[in-house]
Amino acid sequence: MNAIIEKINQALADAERRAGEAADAAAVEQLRIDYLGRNGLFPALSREMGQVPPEERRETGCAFNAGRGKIQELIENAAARLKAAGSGSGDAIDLTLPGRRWKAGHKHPITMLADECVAVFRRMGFIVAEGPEIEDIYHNFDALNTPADHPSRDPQDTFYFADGRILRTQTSPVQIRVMESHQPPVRIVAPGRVFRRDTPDATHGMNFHQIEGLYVDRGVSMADLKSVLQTFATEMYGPKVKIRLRPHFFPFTEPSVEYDFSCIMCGGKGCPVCKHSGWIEIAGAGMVDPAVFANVGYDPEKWTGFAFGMGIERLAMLRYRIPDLRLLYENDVRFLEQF
Ligand code: 2U9
Repeated sequence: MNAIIEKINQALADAERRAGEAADAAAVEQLRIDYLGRNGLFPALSREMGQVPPEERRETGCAFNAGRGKIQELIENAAARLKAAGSGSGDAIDLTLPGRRWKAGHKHPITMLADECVAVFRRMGFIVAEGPEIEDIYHNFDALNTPADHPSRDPQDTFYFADGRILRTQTSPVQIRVMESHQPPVRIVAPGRVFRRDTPDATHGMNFHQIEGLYVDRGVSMADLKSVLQTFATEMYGPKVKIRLRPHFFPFTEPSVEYDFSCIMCGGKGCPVCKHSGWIEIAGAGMVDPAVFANVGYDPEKWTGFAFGMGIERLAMLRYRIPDLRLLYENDVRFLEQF
């Protein structure tokens, strides 16, 4: 074996090791330069071939060609291996690029608003109470002192099941059930879905969400109601929001009021949202009617209480400036992503 064949064998052993170890495209390119490049080993050996004695030329030439072919193959295989692993020269992953952000879902705006309301009332000492969405007429209407001929009971307005039960039209039956099973003091809020047989439009749906509150103790007065409602307004919409109570009528409260916020959009100056009145109607409220206390076995001489109720969709529409309630239920991700 002459010196050239020895160099070829040595080069093959080295190149095989280096090809196996090559971790990037630059290492593979260096391999090519060292062995096959213009100043590399094989062109140099080719120039030495002239000095090989004639009787060894054939063997040396064969070893040269086989060696050069093998090294070419090692280089190609190493490049292919790197490419398959994703770090080949052209398509190398750039590890310095920022990662792709996963799109995490989030709560529905109605849930966000309901949670926010609950948090405000919890800070004032209320706890959350829940109850069934399918109710009986007693808990939804009778116990709440709603007259037998009240229009809200009409099948035009309320969803009736064949067995006489209904989809609750308000969350008030939750408070009735709590009072039936607990003695005062009671301080609860009842958030939840309610159902009314309305023709859907921009401000009405067939179901919506309410949060109602009930506070029963000795000596509870209208002043307590007013302070809770004012605190709620301030916590939800900031210190500048004023409240106003207007006399009203509900079967379950006496006296009853409707409760307005000074307009959140214009600060009370008048704008299209408040129909230029400076006030926005938010809720109904009042002192619990003694007849309701009698229905749950509370002594009206001993206990007084206030109750209030409001629509969460309305609060969400004001908070997020949503012009049409139906947007909240279409589940169009382009809409929901904004919150
Ligand atoms: C009990 C006693 C009284 C809850 C009340 C209102 C007034 C009221 C409406 C506001 C907008 C419903 O979502 S809305 O359409 N609610 O005006 N709700 S007082 O009164 C109760 C509840 C439970 C035992």
